[in-house]
Amino acid sequence: MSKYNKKYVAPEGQYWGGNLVISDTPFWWKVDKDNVGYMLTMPDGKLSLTFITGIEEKLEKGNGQGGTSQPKKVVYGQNSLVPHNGQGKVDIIGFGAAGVVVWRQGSQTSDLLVTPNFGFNNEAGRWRVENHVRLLADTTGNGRLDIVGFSDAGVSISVSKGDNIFEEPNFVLAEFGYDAGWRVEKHLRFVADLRNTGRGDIIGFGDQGVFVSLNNGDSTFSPSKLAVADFGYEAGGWTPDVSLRFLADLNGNGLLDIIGFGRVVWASFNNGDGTFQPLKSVLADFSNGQAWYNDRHPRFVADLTGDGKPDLIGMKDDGVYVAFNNGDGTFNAAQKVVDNEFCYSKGWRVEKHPIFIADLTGDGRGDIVGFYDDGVYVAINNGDKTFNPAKRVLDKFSWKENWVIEKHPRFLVDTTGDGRADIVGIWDSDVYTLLVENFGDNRRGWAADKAVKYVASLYP
Ligand SMILES: [Ca+2]
Ligand SMILES: [Ca+2]
Ligand SMILES: [Ca+2]
Ligand SMILES: [Ca+2]
Repeated sequence: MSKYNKKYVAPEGQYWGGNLVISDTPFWWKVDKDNVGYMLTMPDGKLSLTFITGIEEKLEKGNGQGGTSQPKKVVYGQNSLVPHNGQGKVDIIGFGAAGVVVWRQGSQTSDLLVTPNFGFNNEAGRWRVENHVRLLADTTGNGRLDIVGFSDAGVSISVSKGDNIFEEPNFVLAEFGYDAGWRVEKHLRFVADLRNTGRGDIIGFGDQGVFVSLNNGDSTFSPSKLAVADFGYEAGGWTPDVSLRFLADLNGNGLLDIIGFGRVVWASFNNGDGTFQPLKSVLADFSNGQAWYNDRHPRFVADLTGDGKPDLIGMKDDGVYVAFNNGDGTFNAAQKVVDNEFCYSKGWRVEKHPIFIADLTGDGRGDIVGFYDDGVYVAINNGDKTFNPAKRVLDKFSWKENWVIEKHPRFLVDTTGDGRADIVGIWDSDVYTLLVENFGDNRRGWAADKAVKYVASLYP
């Protein structure tokens, strides 16, 4: 580093020629391996640069199936049917009484009814929270999220044409619906890109196991096939009450795998063609067998190390534990990283205090965010497999201020484009931090037992 014209100047590093870094104040920097190269971060967060190296080329060459083999960072779970894709600009999508209403950040228009379908009212299709699943997913491969609904009869899709325009719903498959025996309280249904086609396939965790229906790429779907004879309500005894199931790219080959927290933690790796490998035990901890239970112990699949491969993190009775990914989708034994916070013995209750893993600092590593009685607590990930102690950072969004889980969904999403997650909460009347005067639980047609609300990015 040297001083030039009253500015501090430094080369970016001896192995990469070219750019200089300039600042008014002395600084040091940190170089981390990023997915596509190397990331240089200054400690005060004023500057971060990513250097793309030859690594990208290698990754982009991919697996010969038309996609790339970069890790898929997105994780689907029981509480994240529509994972936020982290683009920095968010939309609020509500499935309300009259249909689907969209509010777009930065748009001149206010909230807008984009289709009079997929809603509670009879004329909007008579959709029910307790019987049907409604979500958003890209089914066409253009990066725009389409509206997908699992009704009594099967699956309907309303394709996004961009600019708040959605096509009339198209009935695509007479499967995965209430009439075929699918139940919200027993089964899970997702639309996720299982083959790196860019288009979402349907994957359902039913009675007999995991069923997959492939997206044909022409707005039709193939009849479902049993992909795994486990992870099902009957096959293996999996229920949302007792167990947890996620879709995440565990081994970093760009294909979403299945991971389930049951008697042990089981994984089933994706072959890339809509089939999956037999179950493999990847960790003993975090499981029912080690006395982890859904009604006391939140557990998450999230990248804590910044290598793009998800790790496991959970809150047991006495603190927060993590199990790091070995790189191949198996996990190190759990170790405690935060003592006596975010946990049962400290008074945290899953029915009152939502907890999230979200990147608050922009370093690609998940931090812990919890909504407690008297406000929001965070524990920042140090990046070296340790966490800072928890501290209270905000007194809003809290139990004491009457935020309750059943009525007031909270989301950790980046609304400002700086890569750092912000808090969005939908309260009785309005959406907080985004200042949207709609979607609140007390507003007509938006009560939580009748409506579904997501924060996502509808457009690439
Ligand atoms: Ca994978
Ligand atoms: Ca990781
Ligand atoms: Ca972080
Ligand atoms: Ca932000």
